[in-house]
Amino acid sequence: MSRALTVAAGQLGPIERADGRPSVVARLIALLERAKAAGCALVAFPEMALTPFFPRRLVEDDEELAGYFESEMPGPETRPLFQAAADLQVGFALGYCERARQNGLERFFNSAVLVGPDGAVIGKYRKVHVPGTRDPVPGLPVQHMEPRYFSDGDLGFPVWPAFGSRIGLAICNDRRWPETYRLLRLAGAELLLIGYNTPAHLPDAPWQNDLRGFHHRLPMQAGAYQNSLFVVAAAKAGVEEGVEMLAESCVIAPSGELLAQAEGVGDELVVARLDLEMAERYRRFLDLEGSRRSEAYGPIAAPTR
Ligand code: ING
Repeated sequence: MSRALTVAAGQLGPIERADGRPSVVARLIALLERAKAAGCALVAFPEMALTPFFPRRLVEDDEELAGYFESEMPGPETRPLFQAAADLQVGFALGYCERARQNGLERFFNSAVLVGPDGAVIGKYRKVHVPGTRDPVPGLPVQHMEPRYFSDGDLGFPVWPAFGSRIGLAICNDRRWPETYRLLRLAGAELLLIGYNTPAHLPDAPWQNDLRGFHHRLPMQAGAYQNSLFVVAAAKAGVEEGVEMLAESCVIAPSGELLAQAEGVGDELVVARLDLEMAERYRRFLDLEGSRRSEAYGPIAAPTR
């Protein structure tokens, strides 16, 4: 038996501060149209796909900061993207900065929505692993201050039945940690869509510069194999606000193999035809729900230092 699903990573080139929502939304719609022509049912867009990755700097102007956040999804400026999805019958996942109201308090999350081929929101995920520091690290030319701007996600790792599969979302740094894949798989996921903004170089760890692409793929290929998942990973790429970003969007099979990879560093569709039954075959072969949760582990020890 085979269950075919053609998907794509919708890689984006840089988004500059002066680019308004309408120009970004037009780029996203152009990718959806190309996805339709390529026979895709679903496109994964990057983390923070509507704005520059501003947490690399201090945003001291409240109005500028407010301009990066969405208080509804879709909102007036993003609605054309949702309409295009419905017209084309192509779904998508979209990363964005969420402004939420909880018990009368404003909260801010690094979020993503999954949208069906009818243009309706299926579900929302809020980034769990929010990396970096609250305050600038002295001497660092490029900062990473996500905790300054975002709370940790409070929705866990939800999984939705959609597109003839079971789909989960993760955002950038989430892809480096085994719990992401494990929790999603135990909740039934077989397809994981990940958006990211990853600097191509680390100013504080230049000894890792040659390994950036490897350290991007290694946990995703391992996570895919160990949990029998397909992974679609979509970059914000190119030089954004003077910072070079890792491109290398890709699609990975439950075998751990790379099925497709981006060639450039701009807006690009990375298409792969998945046989979802492969996730089922590997799941059964690896006996994921059985031998991988052994009582023979014994009690989990307290950390030794
Ligand atoms: N980006 C980074 C990533 O994991 C990060 C996080 C922080 C990388 C600090 C390097 C240094 O690729 C996001 N957006 O999570």
